[in-house]
Amino acid sequence: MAYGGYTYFDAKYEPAKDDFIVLIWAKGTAPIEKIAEGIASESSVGTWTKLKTMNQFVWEHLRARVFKIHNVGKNAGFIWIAYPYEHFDSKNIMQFCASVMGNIFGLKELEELYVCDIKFPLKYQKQFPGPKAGMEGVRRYVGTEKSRRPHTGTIPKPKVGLNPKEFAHVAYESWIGGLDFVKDDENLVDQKFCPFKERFHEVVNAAERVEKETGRKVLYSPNISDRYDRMMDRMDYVKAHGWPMVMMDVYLMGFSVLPMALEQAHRYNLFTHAHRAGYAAAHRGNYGANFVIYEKYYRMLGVDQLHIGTGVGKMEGGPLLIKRLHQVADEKKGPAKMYLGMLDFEWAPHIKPIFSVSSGGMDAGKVEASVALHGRDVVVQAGGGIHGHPLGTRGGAASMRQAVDAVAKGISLPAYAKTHKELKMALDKFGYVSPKAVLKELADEKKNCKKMDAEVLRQGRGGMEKYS
Ligand code: CAP
Ligand code: MG
Repeated sequence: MAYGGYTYFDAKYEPAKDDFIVLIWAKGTAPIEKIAEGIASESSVGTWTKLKTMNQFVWEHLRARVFKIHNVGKNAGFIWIAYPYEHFDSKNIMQFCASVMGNIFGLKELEELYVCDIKFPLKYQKQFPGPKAGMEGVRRYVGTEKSRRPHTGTIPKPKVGLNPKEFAHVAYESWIGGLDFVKDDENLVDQKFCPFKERFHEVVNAAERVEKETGRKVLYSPNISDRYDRMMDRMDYVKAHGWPMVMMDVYLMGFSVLPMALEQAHRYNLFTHAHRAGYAAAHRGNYGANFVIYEKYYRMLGVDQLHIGTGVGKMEGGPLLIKRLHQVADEKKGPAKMYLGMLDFEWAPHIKPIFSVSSGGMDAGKVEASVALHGRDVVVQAGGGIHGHPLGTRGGAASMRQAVDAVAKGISLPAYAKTHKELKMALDKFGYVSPKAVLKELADEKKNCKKMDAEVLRQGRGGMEKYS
């Protein structure tokens, strides 16, 4: 079946080692074979009609090749497409996205289009720096490289509105209560009631006081997200005052600003905390792109900490999906998982692991379940779950830290709460989420993954719903 006069389907094609592989779910008003042709054409060298200007070089070396289609009914299915390395201006992420995740979303035959995953060849990964500090760098700073306990963090709440002194007081109370990390909220940058520089100084002073009083190293990530020039000014400012960390809303910044901002952070030896606000507009539903694709870019470009969901909190993301995002964040390779719409992955050896952040509706009572899912290499972070604690911020922070200490010692939260008042109060108020359900889901996945693959291949993208 052709589209625009050419046929891109080639069942015999075996992807080359430097090819990019893209897995897509599509559904529309034409047979899936035709839809696949349209997608391959529009995302590579073709258009709606045959071209007098087409030549052998373009066709042989630059076209996309659909090498597999799996029908789910007549007009829907999964499509695997390979793109040759030479197709791309490989230093330019926007050019890549304009091909692979660009015009195709507008093709009128399409009712659903979801870019499930992209496999980036090692050759492509080699040009990216990866994290400078990564998870291990942050651990070394805080002093947990041996204990390997989860880190704990918070976001002062209300999200916006506290003035610099109030904000810094909340930060102080959080650290004194036992947390490692305080961050600005995604929508707090430089509002009139809490100017960036004033807040920064107040919080850094509070951090220094905490370090003197406790002997512990604590972190704060001021949110510098803005127009590029203002971000750079803020980064200069943070660096000039000897502070080691910044935060960015990486998804909203986009791929034009992000690589430069991260390069500067690397030059300045600043840790970067990456918030992903906005990603879910693309990631959820049947029209868009899975967050795993962005996550891969963020790790290649070199953030140190990245929000990837909790699996048990207020935001989307079932345990199996979050587990996979965690693997992509800090493991070297992993197998394809059709039930999550994910291809196998392999990281170039120089790309360091990043610290996964489990956040969104967290509280002490969910720590055991979330750590059962993530493992101990995780930053468990809570806003409401700390500042909504009956004893306020200090008690809330203590409850989180006690929960983390309990899981690090392998003691269940209800048992630990018997001798830890703040944890007990958190469990009484927020409840206790046992890790049993998560552990069962992980064990079932191991046993049933072939069956789960088959089920999704039968049902299509809808079959993935229960994991997402
Ligand atoms: C959490 C949070 C984070 C979310 C983002 C919020 O606050 O500060 O931004 O974790 O979601 O504003 O919701 P709570 P994700 O602890 O009070 O829920 O981590 O999934 O990207
Ligand atoms: Mg937030």
